[in-house]
Amino acid sequence: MSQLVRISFTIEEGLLKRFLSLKRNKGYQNRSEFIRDLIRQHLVEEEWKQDEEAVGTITLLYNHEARRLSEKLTSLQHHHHKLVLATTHVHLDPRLCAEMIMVKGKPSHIEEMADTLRQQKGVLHATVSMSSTGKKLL
Ligand code: NI
Repeated sequence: MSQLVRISFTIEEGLLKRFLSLKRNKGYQNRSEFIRDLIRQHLVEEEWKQDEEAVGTITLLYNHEARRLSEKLTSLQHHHHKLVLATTHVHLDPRLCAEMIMVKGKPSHIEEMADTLRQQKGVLHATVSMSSTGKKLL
């Protein structure tokens, strides 16, 4: 880890109160650690937006009784096989399925794949969560 430096800054009282309350709710003991994590989080968001490599998960909720849907979703994942690391399927109830697709690649490609999956008839919900591969955070 690189050397720690001390900085000071000014902040509106109201904003500080909200910040401290958030810190408490998140269970942070240390103010500096909370600020460092917030900064890292922003850096991560900026990094993957700049079209570098990202890792993420696409979560799909769908009705497997929809005609040929499972087949289509599998075939789309094969089409994007270079992005897909692994897939976990959960049978939520007699009809509903959740599928978590772990991906690694360009953020724009991950978004593209998620958009295509989301548009399939019978897919009820699709979310994408992405993170940096962390190379710039060390
Ligand atoms: Ni299922």
